[in-house]
Amino acid sequence: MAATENIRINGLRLWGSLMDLAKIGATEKGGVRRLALTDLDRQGRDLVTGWCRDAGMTVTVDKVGNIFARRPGSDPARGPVISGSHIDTQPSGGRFDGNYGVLAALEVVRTLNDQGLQTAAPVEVAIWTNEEGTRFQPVMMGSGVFAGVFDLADVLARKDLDGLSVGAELTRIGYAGDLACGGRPVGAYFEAHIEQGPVLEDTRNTIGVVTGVMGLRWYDVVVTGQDSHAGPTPMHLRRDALLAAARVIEAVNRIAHEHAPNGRGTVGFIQCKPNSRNVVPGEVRFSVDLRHAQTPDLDAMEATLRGTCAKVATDTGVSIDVTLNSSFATTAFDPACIDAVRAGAGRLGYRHMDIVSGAGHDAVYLARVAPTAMIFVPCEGGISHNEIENATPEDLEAGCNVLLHAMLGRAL
Ligand code: HGY
Ligand code: MN
Ligand code: MN
Repeated sequence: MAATENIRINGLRLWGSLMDLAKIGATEKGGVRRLALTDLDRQGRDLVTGWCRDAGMTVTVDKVGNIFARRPGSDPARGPVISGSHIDTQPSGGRFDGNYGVLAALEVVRTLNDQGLQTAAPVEVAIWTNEEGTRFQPVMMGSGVFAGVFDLADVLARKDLDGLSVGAELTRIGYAGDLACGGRPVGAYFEAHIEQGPVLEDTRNTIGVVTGVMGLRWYDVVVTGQDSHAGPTPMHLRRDALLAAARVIEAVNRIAHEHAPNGRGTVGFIQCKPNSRNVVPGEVRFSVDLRHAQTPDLDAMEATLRGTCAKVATDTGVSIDVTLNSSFATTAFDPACIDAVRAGAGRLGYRHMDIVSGAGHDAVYLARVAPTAMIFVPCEGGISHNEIENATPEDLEAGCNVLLHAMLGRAL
């Protein structure tokens, strides 16, 4: 280990690759719009896999479009040390969410090449399909299929709002691979990511040693009332789906506050029909995102949500259907991998702290099939899922150095 102690990644090269990838789907405000399985996703995949091949790696694609770029080790029988993340983004996303984890993993390989260093275990860079769950659900789709959490056929049949399926879009962009999904040994998995919250910046820490991820539950809510004329229909005779939805949406916010400080409640997607200013809406569909670090709290939040929907339905004369769309329980990462991240940050002299992730990541599902941990770096103002998302080259370099040494600890 001593021989590798002083190896460092090339921060300028990492930053350059991040800025080059950010050009694909660049938005006017400096963000990125690169939705899963669109032509822009294809362009991003083509660019990064080209870089991986340039780095001497062999690239394979599995049946849900997950990409694995492999650098051989001296002992091919060992499970690979994998690092990666996602390159699909939110509709008004940023340059670093997911993209950083993929390119930090590539930078580790580029650095090993610079050093002429062969590891015993193979090293792989992974790009997971549709982590964001925006265009297609469930969230963290590709890693979930890899880990055996989601059924491949079910996922391939999932459709977006335009009726296009995951399977058809994978084929259309040329990433419907033939490799079976998962079911193979993984030595360890590490994922570098921006924190997407304000804690590291607020405490002046450079590295977040991520010990786990808080649980998440996504619901699809359908409110059915009756379209009616906004003029002749008296208020007490209406079955106003949007009024009912508004009461539930306010309750989602209240429920999260009642479970402070870890409770989270968000409604981010809504459709109103017929969406005409002089028609009382007859149907409203919206999403609910509940999160908490403790499962009993998440159970209580769900119970209150469902109870509130029942009461609002009675009070307003509508029907309200609540369906669980996707979920994952609060996840603890592997103690030895966490220690490797913490020790690496300490040896490299970076201020660091333990932190629980409020955001979901592919590492949640990799943790089910391999020893897993994550490395966070700060993002400006803690802002993410926003075009102004920003991070410094220095922090990104630091996180990648910690990733390098954590991976070496498992791969040499
Ligand atoms: O929703 C999440 O936490 C992640 O950004 N997909
Ligand atoms: Mn992400
Ligand atoms: Mn995200």
